Amino acid sequence: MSSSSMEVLAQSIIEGKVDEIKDLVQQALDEGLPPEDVLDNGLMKGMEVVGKRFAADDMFIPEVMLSARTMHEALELLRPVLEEQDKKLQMKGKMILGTVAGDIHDIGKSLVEMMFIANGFEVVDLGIDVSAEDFVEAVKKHEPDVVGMSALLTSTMPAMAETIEAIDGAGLRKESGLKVIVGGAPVTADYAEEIGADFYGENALDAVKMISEVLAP
Ligand code: B1M
Repeated sequence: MSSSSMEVLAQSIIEGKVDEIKDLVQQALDEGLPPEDVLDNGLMKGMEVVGKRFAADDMFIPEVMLSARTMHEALELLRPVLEEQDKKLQMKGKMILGTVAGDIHDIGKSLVEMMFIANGFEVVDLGIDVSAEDFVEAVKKHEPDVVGMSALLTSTMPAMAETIEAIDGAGLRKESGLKVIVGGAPVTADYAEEIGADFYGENALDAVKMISEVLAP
């Protein structure tokens, strides 16, 4: 597959061609292109551009969300292919991410997810209204490097504290190196410290920068 086809994939992510991306990825695979190249040199290149443009206020939330959805679609097709060939990417780290119990706001969380994927992390998105128990189960199952929690309501911020308590109560943070990062409009650095989170991310870019530094080899 030519480098211009890679550009088509990258451009499709940037332009959020959610209905076309699976066909384009399949076409690339049918042409014999290694799936890790499709991801690394096509899709991820597009997400990198999206991340940079968003940080520079050159792209706005609806467009970024569309790019994130397009990336999701592409990964849905590509992930099993990569796993089948045992060619998982050299990821920077694995994150599980969710909006905490009682809270259904997911726009900020999706931006955080997008930013982490664009920066080479594997992200397991647990979705919205995620209970402390579900976070704990997911940590046991996926053994992530980072747990990320988002809350948009003052009334759901305590669910972050409860989740941290549940994670610590299950002995999942001590000695494992697992880090917890929290964020969302009503959350502050002081609150993060008070509930025992390792990090507070003011925004998606801030969050990925911090975690990348911590997990850098
Ligand atoms: Co809701 N809502 N909402 N809402 N809503 C707010 C949050 C509110 C401030 C509006 C207001 O009253 N002015 C208010 C909360 C007040 C408070 O508690 N402080 C509010 C309320 C009250 C409610 C309901 C209770 C309304 C009702 O039903 N009476 C209800 C609650 C439902 C529930 O969750 N149980 C509700 C419902 C909804 C909708 C469903 C209609 C919709 C959500 C749709 C969706 O997410 N799919 C919605 C929306 C859209 C908003 C506003 C308008 C926008 C939120 C948003 O997406 N912002 C919001 C008002 C506002 O903020 N102007 C509001 C954009 C997003 C990019 O920002 O999520 O902050 P944000 O993410 C940022 C950072 O915070 C950070 O990075 C992102 C930027 O890079 N960040 C992290 C976020 N998570 C992070 C995690 C990290 C690190 C950084 O590490 C893991």
